[in-house]
Amino acid sequence: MTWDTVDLEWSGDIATVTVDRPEALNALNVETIEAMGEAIAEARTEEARVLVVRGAGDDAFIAGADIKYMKDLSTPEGQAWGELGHSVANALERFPAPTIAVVDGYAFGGGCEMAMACDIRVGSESALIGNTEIDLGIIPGWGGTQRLPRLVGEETAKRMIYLGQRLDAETAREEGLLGEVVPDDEIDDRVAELAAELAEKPAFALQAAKDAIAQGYSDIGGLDYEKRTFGGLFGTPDQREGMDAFVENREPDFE
Ligand code: CO8
Repeated sequence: MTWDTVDLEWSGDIATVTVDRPEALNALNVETIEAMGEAIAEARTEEARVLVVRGAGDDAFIAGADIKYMKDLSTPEGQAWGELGHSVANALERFPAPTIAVVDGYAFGGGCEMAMACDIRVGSESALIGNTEIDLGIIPGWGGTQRLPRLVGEETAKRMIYLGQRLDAETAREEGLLGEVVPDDEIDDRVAELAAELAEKPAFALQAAKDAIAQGYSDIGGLDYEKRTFGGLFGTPDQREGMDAFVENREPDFE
């Protein structure tokens, strides 16, 4: 299958899904996130031994969900949008082989959430990452309220989410949001090396390890709660103001 804004490429048993919308810093609109879900499903059907997720261009992994699309959504539409993002994040989290997010550039909001749904996050020195949704009058709605505290601890996650922090790569590594940080011009080689090493490991044992680790984090209730809460924020004055401000390139003035 082929898509306009997502590519699926293979190097042996290693599949790479690239979000390819650089003119919008790889922000995820409906078409792109649906394509991302289909590409992940195809990599699963073709039994990839490792799945790499990256963004096209030098500037961004994924700059988040598409604010221009989201800004006028009603509550039910916001709910459906949340479900769509959750389904793709869950497909990454439950992918039966190791997954690597290549966090090279911006990874905000839904971009940070897609990275957190991967097993391993490799960042470049110039990466900026965070669950920045609060400044748009919404909350992390694609799993961030559950996955961020798991990675960085509850108090740190609350600081990051409440303040909408945009972390530089080194801070993100210190806090546990990025597993490692490498110079910008070395990230592709490092990811290729890591993926090749993982592809040589015993696949069934890797899958069993991944499943066993996931059992300890059975947070389905939390993810469902987040989905319901997120949709309810669409149509509020603060959501409208936060997203209008982004589109109009000004600071938001919340009620
Ligand atoms: N959505 C839509 N368009 C975007 C986005 C985005 N998230 N990010 C960047 N773009 C667009 C810009 O509008 C611009 O387009 P144009 O050229 O047509 O004006 C283009 O990409 C380039 O962006 P900038 O000119 O702003 O580039 P800068 O280098 O000056 O700034 C930043 C880059 C810092 C990344 C800046 O673009 C920015 O702050 N973007 C928004 C980041 C953000 O807040 N992301 C979180 C979005 S909310 C979210 O992801 C919610 C997820 C959960 C959803 C759950 C739904 C139920």
